[in-house]
Amino acid sequence: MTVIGLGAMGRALAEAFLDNGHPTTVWNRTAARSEELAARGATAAATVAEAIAASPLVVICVLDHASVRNVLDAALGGTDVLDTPGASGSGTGVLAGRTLVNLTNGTPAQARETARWVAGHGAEYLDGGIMAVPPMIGTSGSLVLYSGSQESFRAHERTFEVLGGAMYLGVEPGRAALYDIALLSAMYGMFGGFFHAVALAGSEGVPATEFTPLVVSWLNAMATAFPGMAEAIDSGDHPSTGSNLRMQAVSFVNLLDTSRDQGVDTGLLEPMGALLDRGVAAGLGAGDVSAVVDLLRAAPAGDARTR
Ligand code: FVH
Repeated sequence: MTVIGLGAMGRALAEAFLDNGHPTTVWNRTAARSEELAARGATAAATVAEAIAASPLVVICVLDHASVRNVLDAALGGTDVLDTPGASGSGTGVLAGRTLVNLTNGTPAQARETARWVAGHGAEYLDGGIMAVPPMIGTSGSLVLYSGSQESFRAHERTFEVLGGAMYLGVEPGRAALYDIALLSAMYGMFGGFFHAVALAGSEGVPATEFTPLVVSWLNAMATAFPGMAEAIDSGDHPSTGSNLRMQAVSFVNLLDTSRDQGVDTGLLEPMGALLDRGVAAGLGAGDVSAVVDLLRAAPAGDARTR
């Protein structure tokens, strides 16, 4: 197989394939990054076209969508857009008959665009979302989401499993990116809550290390409410389970007031407070807080509150 892109994540992917006995060809824009892997048994390709030609299964994991297009255009168009002199190939047709697996973070629309482009070059396409950080690759804690060509996923499923769990989400190429971005949204919401909490506790000298175990157990306890909320969200029926939205909107004001009193920036919390208030104003106050999801869905595209 071939791995294109040897940043922190691409290196971890290539190492996992090598460690599991898969002959692996690697390529990176900055060629020096291939050397360490070559010393571990990888074949370092001189050009990206050569790297693609080396294997039926090609994994690309670079910074972003623009980098993917930069690399593929260079490989297939023979253009000179790569920064490394001589790195571009004249490989028109080199992708044909291969499977390209794009594990670069991107939007669903970008995944669909790349899928169309790859199909136009006669190749199969899988888009993926890596739900792991580099040291987790190859461990049981790692999960990679895939969508796109079902045939390719089934053909290479065992190979993908060397990276960790492999979950196939269907033929719609943007689906893995949608799940990836949605899960990252949950993660950043959690990070924001954690950062605000330790800033607040720290405003009276409580060390983050002392306070953090309480945050971890509190968030774990609260996460047990998610499946019940999910049922309410899917059904559209949000009966209160004892902590109705109106009560939460009132007590949320204390979060903002305490933050101001303690000299902690309220920027992370204000949008949540505003959303709770909108929920009450929309007549949802007697029900569960999960009802505010309907307000998020109703936000017009490009609404500043959703950006
Ligand atoms: N690392 C992580 O924790 C996360 C975990 C979840 C998945 N993400 C996504 O994985 C993609 C790669 O991330 P990374 O951590 O490997 O990123 P870097 O270490 O910064 O390496 C970037 C690689 O991209 C190459 N590159 C950048 N720009 C271009 C370009 N215009 N043309 C060709 N290649 C480009 C860069 O090459 P070089 O700088 O070494 O020459 C690296 O190989 C990413 O989508 C994460 O969101 C990681």
